[in-house]
Amino acid sequence: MFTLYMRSGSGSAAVEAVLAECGAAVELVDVPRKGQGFENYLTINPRGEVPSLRLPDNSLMTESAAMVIYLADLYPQARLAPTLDSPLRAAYLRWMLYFATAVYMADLRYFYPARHSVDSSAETGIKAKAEIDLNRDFDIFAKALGQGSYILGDVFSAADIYAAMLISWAPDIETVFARHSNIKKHYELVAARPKITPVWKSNSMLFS
Ligand SMILES: N[C@@H](CCC(=O)N[C@@H](CS)C(=O)NCC(=O)O)C(=O)O
Repeated sequence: MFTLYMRSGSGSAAVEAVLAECGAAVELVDVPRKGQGFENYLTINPRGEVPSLRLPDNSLMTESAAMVIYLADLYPQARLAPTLDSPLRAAYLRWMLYFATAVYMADLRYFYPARHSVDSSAETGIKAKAEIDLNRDFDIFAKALGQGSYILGDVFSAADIYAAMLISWAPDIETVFARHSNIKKHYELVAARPKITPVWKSNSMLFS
């Protein structure tokens, strides 16, 4: 049994979706934003961030992308990751890390600008630059996606789940969809997967 320390609409959504696709047994523990429950959570993840994942052997993981990569490899029957010797493996890892480092971090700068400077007068600029970065990063993703259904062309993978989560946090998702019809199609394909629809719903990630 896994335990996922989570919060609806946060970075735990992709991990929850991957666990669902893998058919893994999981207990979801909602992490409060403040109070004693949050103070207690700091003993699990000293950064106070969600998600954290407790593994069946009782060890603990942080970092959502690491969890997604680990789980996809642990459940090969779910076919969420190209094997180590697959020619698609490099691109799969590239896009996982692209979304985890470039896009996720720009989202955090956009939504929490105050945490990115000791100078409160810098907040407006940090937020504005984060939005520029996000738009550039979505453009790069759209170009790579091209006419393909998924990041790896015809092959669905956990990177598509992770990417869709990051797309769902776009400051203005309707504009992203209007600019990039292929990102909209990609988002809809991921959201329509029977194991993912309920997870996206409980994370308020279903649009239209
Ligand atoms: N690199 C971490 C980032 C996790 C993260 O920043 N999570 C956000 C929610 S999406 C969070 O917990 N922020 C602190 C807060 O909301 O107070 C990961 O990928 O797991």
